[in-house]
Amino acid sequence: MEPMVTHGGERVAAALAAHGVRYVFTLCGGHISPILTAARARGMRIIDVRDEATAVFAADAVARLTGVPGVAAVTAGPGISNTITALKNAQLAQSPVILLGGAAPTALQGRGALQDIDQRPLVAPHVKLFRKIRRVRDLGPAVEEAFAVARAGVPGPVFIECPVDLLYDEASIRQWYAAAAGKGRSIPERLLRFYLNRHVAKMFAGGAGSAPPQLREVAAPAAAAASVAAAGAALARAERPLLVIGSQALALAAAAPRIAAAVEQLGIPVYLSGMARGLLGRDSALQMRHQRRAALRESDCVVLAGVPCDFRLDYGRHVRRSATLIAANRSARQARMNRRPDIAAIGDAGLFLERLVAPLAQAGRRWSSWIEEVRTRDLKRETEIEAQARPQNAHVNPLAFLRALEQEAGENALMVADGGDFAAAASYILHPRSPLSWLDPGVFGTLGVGAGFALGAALSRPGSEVWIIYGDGACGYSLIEFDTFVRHGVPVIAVVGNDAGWTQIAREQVKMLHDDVGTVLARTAYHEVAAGFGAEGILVTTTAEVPAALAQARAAARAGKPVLINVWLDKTDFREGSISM
Ligand SMILES: Cc1ncc(C[n+]2csc(CCOP(=O)(O)OP(=O)(O)O)c2C)c(N)n1
Ligand SMILES: [Mg+2]
Repeated sequence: MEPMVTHGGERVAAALAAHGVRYVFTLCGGHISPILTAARARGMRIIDVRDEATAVFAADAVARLTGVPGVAAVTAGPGISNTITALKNAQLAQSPVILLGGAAPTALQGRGALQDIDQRPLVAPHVKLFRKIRRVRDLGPAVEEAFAVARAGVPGPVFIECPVDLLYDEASIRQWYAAAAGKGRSIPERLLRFYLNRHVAKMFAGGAGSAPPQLREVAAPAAAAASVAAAGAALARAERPLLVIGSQALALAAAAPRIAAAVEQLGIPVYLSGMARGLLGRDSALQMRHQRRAALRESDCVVLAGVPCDFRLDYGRHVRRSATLIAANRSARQARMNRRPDIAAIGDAGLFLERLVAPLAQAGRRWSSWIEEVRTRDLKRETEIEAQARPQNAHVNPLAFLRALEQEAGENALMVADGGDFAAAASYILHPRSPLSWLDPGVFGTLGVGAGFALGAALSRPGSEVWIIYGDGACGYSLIEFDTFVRHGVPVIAVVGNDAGWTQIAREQVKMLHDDVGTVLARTAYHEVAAGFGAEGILVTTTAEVPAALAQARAAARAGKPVLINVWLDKTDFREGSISM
C-alpha cells in the first residue's frame, strides 16, 4: 500500500517515486529530513555521501547513463553552496540533475535564521530553473515541472528550494508557529499572532488533498526535415566526410543502441568524444582514436553531432574553411558558436544521425579509400604509443599500465576519468566497451568528479565493473567517499596514477616559468587510506606487479569489496606539449 501523504516531505517523495526515481544522493541536514525519511519509506535508496558535491556528481552520472534525471537532496546554506562546482559541471555537461535544497522556515527567511542565506543569487546562474516553494501544495507539481524542464531542449539542472516548515505535518507546524507567536496580550504581540496565523493558513491553503503526480511527456526536439535532407545531400557529394560525435548526441540515453546502429550504417569515419565514447563498442572499423586534427584538416564535409566548436576543436579552426560544416545540436547557440555552419540542424543530434541513414543509403556512397587513409594514420599512432609504453624505469610506465588495464578490464567495464595527464592518456588507450561506458567531467574540466560519478554509475548499472582512473592530485577530492562505497557496498575499483604531483600543470609551468611551486605532491599511501575505510588497498611500485594487482582488484570487486590500487608511475613524455585553454 502507498504510504500516506501527511506532510510536504511525503509530497516530494511521492512525486519522485512517480517519476521512477530509485536513488536519492544526500548529505543530511535538519532542513531536509522529512524528504529523506519519506523517500526511504517509498522504497527509494538513500545514498548518504561525505560531501554534497559528491551527491550532485552521482546524480549527474545517473542522469547521463539513464537519461532520467538524477536526484540529490542537500541541506540549506552550506549544503547548497558546497554543490556549486558539481552543479556548474552538470550545467555545462547539459545533464538533467534535480537538486532539492532545504531552506529556513518561510517566516524566518532574512531574519537571521540558522543557515539562512538568499539562495537564489547563489544557485540561479547554474540551473535552468530555480523554483522557490512557498505553499505545501506546490511541492509535488514543482517536482513534476523539474522533471520536464531538466530534460527539455538543452538538458540541464533544476533546483527546488523546499523551506523546512513546508515539509513537516500541518499540526506540528501550527504548534510551532503558535509557540513562536507567544501568549502576550500587547498589541504588537497580538499582531504578530495574527500575522503568523495568516502565514500558516497560506502555507497550507488548498493542501488537504493532493492530486496524484502527473508525468509530463518531454518530446525530443527534432531538426527540420530540410536540414536533414541538405545534410544528406552534402554528405552524398563528399569525398572525405567525417563524423564527430559528442556527449549531447547521447542525451537520449535509451536510444544509444539505435544511434550506434545508425552510425555503423552511415559508413563515415568517426571520432567519438565525451559521453559518446564507446558508442560503437570496443573495435569498430569506422572509429578512429588518434590524429583527429589531421583528419579534420583533410575532410571536405564535417558533421559535428552534439559537438560545439569550442577549445577542443580550436574554436572551429580544426575544420578547414572550404569544408561543408554541418552542425547538429539541440542548442542553436552552440551550433553557431565561433563558426557558422553551412547546415545547422537544430534538434537532437542522435535522432539527426538516425534520420541521415535513409537519404545516404539511397545515395549508396562508400568511402573505403578515405577510411583506409584515416585508419592507416590511426594505426601508425597506435604503434607509436606501443613503443612509448615499452621503456621501463624504476616504477611503472603509465602507458604500459593503461594497456594492461585495457586488456584486463571486463567486457562490462565502465570507466570514470578524473585527473590530468594520466586520465588524458587513459582516454586514448582505454577502449570503452559499450555505449555510455565512459564518464568524464566534460567541458567544465573539473577535478573531483571521480567518486560521485562512480557511485552513480555503479548504482545505475548493477553488475558492471566500475573503474575510476584517478590522478593522484584528483583523487584527493573524493577519496573520502571510499567510506561511502564501503558503507553502501559499492565495489568500485579506483586506480590512482601516482606520479607525486599535479603533472599536467607542472609540465607547462616548469617549462615556461622554471618553477614547480604548488605542483609537487608525495608518493602518498592512498591505498592505506582506502584500507582504513574498510576497502581493499593495493600498492604497485613496479611493472612486474601489475598483472597480479589487476586480477586481485577484479576478484575483490566481484566479491563486493571496493578497491584502490596505488600505482607509482614513472615519467613519460606522452602528453608533452598538450595544453588546453
Ligand atoms: C577543481 C580543479 N582545480 C584545478 C584544476 C587544474 N588542473 C587541471 S589538471 C591538474 C593536475 C591534475 O593532477 P593529477 O590529478 O595528479 O593528474 P596528473 O596530471 O598528475 O596525471 C590541475 C590541478 C582543475 N581542472 N579543476
Ligand atoms: Mg599526478
